[in-house]
Amino acid sequence: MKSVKLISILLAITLLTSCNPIRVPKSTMDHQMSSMPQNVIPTKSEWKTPETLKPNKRIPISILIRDKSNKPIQAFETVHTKKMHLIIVSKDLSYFSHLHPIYKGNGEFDISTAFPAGGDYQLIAEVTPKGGGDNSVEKHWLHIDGPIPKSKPLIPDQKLTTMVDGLKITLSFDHLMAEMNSNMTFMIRDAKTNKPIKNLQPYLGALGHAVAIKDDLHEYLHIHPMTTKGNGPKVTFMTYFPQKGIYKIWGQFQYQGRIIVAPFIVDVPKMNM
Ligand SMILES: [Cu+2]
Repeated sequence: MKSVKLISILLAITLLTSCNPIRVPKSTMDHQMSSMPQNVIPTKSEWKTPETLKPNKRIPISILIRDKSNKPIQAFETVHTKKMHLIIVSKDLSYFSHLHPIYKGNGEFDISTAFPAGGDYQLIAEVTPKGGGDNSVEKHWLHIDGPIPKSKPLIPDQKLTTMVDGLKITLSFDHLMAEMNSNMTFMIRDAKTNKPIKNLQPYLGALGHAVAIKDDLHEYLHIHPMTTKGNGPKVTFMTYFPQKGIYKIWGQFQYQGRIIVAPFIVDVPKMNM
């Protein structure tokens, strides 16, 4: 009886497929659009999770990356020290996690992670098949059973300064507008002394990482700093918001061995014609 039960559980493992949305740059005139995807190899993905998904319990997730003809992709580039970067956000963007699934071979990546509460989560996997320029982005929704906490409204920050883990982090833009390049700068100070931090550590092969997701979860940006020199206190990212609207931005830095996550909510205005 036990083995019958086990087989039925195995059969019950969900198998879902999604296609890779390819974003095409609206303008190819500007070669400075570092955050616009270029030469993206089309991919498909298959996500496997157990059938019952409960919060606060480690959930095994398997992600299979296939090519256009459904063959598992065998070789991936190592980008920022990893073959896959996986971002997990709750639907209201209040929860954020950045993980690195392990490559098992034959196109398959595995990870296990716990979700903080019931509700819907978007999982965003980034891979670069060998020979690709920019990474392919694969998105997948996962529903976690259990009571769903009231969603937190995304209200743009009045002041772009936040205190995180003993640091005071201020975000600024030279020109915040959709459909054009903008330099986004994180200024990092000690929260107590206000002294600029000059000894940030490289995190995953860069001085920092930034992720921006639009409130409807349709736009996703993963940006790396323009500066490769120095260790702070300023980290600048060239950013291109493809659409106007409210975005949540997470800056990630490493300081004294700790990963610092600084969240901000900004309202990106539309481009003046
Ligand atoms: Cu990563």
